[in-house]
Amino acid sequence: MADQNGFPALKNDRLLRAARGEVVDQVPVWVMRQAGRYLPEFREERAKCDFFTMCQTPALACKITLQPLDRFALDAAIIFSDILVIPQALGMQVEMRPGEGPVFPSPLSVPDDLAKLASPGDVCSKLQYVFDALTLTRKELQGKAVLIGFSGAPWTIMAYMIEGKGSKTMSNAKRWLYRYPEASHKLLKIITDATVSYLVAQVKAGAQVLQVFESHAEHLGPYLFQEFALPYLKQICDEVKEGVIKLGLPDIPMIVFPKGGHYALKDLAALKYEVIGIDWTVDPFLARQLVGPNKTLQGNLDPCALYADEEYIDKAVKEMLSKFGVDRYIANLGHGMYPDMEPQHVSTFINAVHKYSKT
Ligand code: 1CP
Repeated sequence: MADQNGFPALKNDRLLRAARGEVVDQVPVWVMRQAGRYLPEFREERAKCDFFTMCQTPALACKITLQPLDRFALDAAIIFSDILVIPQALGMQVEMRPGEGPVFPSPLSVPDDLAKLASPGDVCSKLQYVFDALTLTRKELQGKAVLIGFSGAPWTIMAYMIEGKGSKTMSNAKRWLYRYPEASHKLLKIITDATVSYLVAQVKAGAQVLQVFESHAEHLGPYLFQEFALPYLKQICDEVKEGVIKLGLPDIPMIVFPKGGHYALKDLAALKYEVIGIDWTVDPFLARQLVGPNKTLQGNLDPCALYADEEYIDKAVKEMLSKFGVDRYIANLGHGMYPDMEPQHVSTFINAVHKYSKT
């Protein structure tokens, strides 16, 4: 049976129900970085191929997206791609160096460099491979789990475009915020406009949920966040929802994940995102108090708890569930897993969520 868009009918809608605040039979669960380096079947493919070539090959991206679902009872698949495809589509070169991570050989250095960027209106024509991967994966999933599309949030993307790689302090990118506030806003606007059309096109291609990763919220603090992150996160949510409705597609839940952004939870709760992801440093009771009863929370076991033995993981999940409750909740880790974690421990985490949350 197909749905009205020709995709296989959804047999597991737990995550959608939880996002909308509806009753679920079990708490839905997925894991940030569930597809990737901790899986031997991923490493086997990666040894044969450059990272971005993998992302650009829909059949391969689909295969890798589905690898963790073959092993675990996950309620969602997240499309195999990276947040840095947006800077690439804006004309910047990004290399993925084994052991080092992403590197931009020519990062943005001064405001005049903005002139070198492509128009945000052109990004979707360069990202057709992501849309093709989503459409293929949605079909291959056979409705067993929902398909999550994603992007980076504007500040997080800006930080990589200026730093040129990961950074402990983000001091080059923050220097722009203090020294060149006008150019910073110009850049954030370019990224925001590109991201809005990219996310709407992901929904058109088959994404059923969208997550926006503000992975570097911790570097901003409340004042910089108010000025340089919040307005753009708002614009993305408002305009993506508007764009989806304009295309005649059903409204889809959106998740915002402000890593290290505990100070922003109350402000984020005023936006239209249905789900707010919290990292492991935030107490679930405090998060609930800050966001109120009408948002779904997602998170937040310390990823490093997966290094513990299975008995400990099982107990930690039970405790996590007792704090979040079973309503308006999506279980996850408080950030992504690491490459040296054991697949068996991921399985323990996922099974414990289902076991302890059956209603
Ligand atoms: O299951 C999945 O999550 C796979 C799909 C996925 C996603 C959602 C990948 C594949 N990357 C991302 C998002 C992403 N990429 C984020 C947001 C989530 C987060 O905070 O972790 C960020 C910050 C990036 C940037 C990035 N890409 C980094 C971090 C760099 C740093 O030091 O700041 C790294 C190491 C990557 C590489 C990457 N992305 C994905 C994979 C499988 C890998 C490893 C690449 C390899 O095999 O060499």
